[in-house]
Amino acid sequence: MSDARETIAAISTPLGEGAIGIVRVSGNRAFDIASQIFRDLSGQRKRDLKPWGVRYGSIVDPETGEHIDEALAIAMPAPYSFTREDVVEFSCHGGVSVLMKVLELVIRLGARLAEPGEFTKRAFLAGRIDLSQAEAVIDIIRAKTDSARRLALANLRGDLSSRVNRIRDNVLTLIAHIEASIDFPDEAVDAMDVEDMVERAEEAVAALKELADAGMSSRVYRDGVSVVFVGRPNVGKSSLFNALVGKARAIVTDIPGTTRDVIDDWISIKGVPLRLVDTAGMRETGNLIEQLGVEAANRQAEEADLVIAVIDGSRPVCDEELDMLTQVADKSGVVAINKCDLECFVNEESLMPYAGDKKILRMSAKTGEGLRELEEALAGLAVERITGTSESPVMANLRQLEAVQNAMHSMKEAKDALGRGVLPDLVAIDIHEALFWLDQITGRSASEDLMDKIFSEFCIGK
Ligand SMILES: Nc1nc2c(ncn2[C@@H]2O[C@H](COP(=O)(O)OP(=O)(O)OP(=O)(O)O)[C@@H](O)[C@H]2O)c(=O)[nH]1
Ligand SMILES: [Mg+2]
Repeated sequence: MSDARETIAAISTPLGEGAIGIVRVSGNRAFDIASQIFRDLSGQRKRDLKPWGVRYGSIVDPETGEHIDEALAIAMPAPYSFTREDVVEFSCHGGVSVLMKVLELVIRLGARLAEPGEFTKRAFLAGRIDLSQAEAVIDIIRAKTDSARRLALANLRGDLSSRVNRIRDNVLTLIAHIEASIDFPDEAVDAMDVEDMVERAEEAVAALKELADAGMSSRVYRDGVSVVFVGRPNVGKSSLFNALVGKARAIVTDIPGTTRDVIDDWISIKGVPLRLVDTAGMRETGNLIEQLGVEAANRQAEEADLVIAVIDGSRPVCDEELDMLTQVADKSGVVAINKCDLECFVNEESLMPYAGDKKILRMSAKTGEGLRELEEALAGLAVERITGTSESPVMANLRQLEAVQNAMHSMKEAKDALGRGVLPDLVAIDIHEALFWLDQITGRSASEDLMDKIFSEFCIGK
């Protein structure tokens, strides 16, 4: 692992052209390095940093005297910074070469390039945030909708941690009771005590179950609901896809078999992110490339949360179309009879036996008719996936959910064992296991490997 005493630096804004770009420096040499390169506008005199203040000045190469940029510098002394170390941030002009040059200078003066997520890792190691809060930082950056951002922010403020810690306190009390009965076997545990313990274990199981549900329901906000267009070639899947995303993302032609790759884009309806996926038209084909496209389309349809099964309304329904509907009969979604601006050869009733629970809607990608109804139907289905599971969702990623499930499993075992009168030593093993899993969430018991894996998902500079 990298040495935490080293001073680290990175460009913390995306590389590209922007009004402002930030170079961040953290560690006990941060102020010293800054004082060597930060000058007044003439470049002659050192510009002293003001703790908690913003100073305007020039960044100058102390060896050559070359002016590199005009910048604002913010100094945040330890321990009141994100990393709890001395931190300086230079807000420069947002160009690649400016930022690279400033970073180069800072590194030449003794800082080292930060690893991905290293600033956040230092905040974690310094005890400023726990692991679930560190993970919330990634979630905030990746949030695609307002609801996802709000849930991620709640975690940064400790929502998940405090729920976990409340359960943990309960579990700790239980362990204390049990271990007391191991240490002082003479004062035999009476029936009342055991009942009390079983009750506590039950409470913990229920709280873990609630947390697991709350976490599951938030996955919709976090990962979105996937909606896959399926149908025969040329029915207008790509046209509808483009109409919903509001731009010409997919190529549309009158040649059947136009789309071959899987194309996706995000839209948001009622705060729920929907990942729309356009696919190749389903048909038997001798063309290898198209065939691969069709196979990918089948896979997407299988994995989708929702499907939009598109039928061309301007021609009579054929067997292949009915086969396609049968194939996705179990899926939630919508059957879209497209091209309703043309003379119609398809009636809803004939499709009903093949549609499953799906609503059958008429629409036209060309005129926009029926698109609002399609959006409303999708929003309703997406919201259905959220409600009914939990009233107070909490953002939880797969790792955290798995840990909650494992903790719940161990607590259940412990509860059953207590009820059966199993020896306290053995019950304690299960409860310690539950504790271990809870501590994986907050990072109390996280291994170095696990931390490295989590922080490697961050971008550099965060
Ligand atoms: N009149 C009319 N034409 C449409 C409508 N939607 C799509 N089309 C036309 O139908 C043809 C096929 O449209 P696409 O959107 O490429 O169809 P697709 O289902 O994606 O086709 P593949 O990618 O080949 O599977 C194009 O010529 C579109 O302009 C519609 O609502 N009305
Ligand atoms: Mg297409």
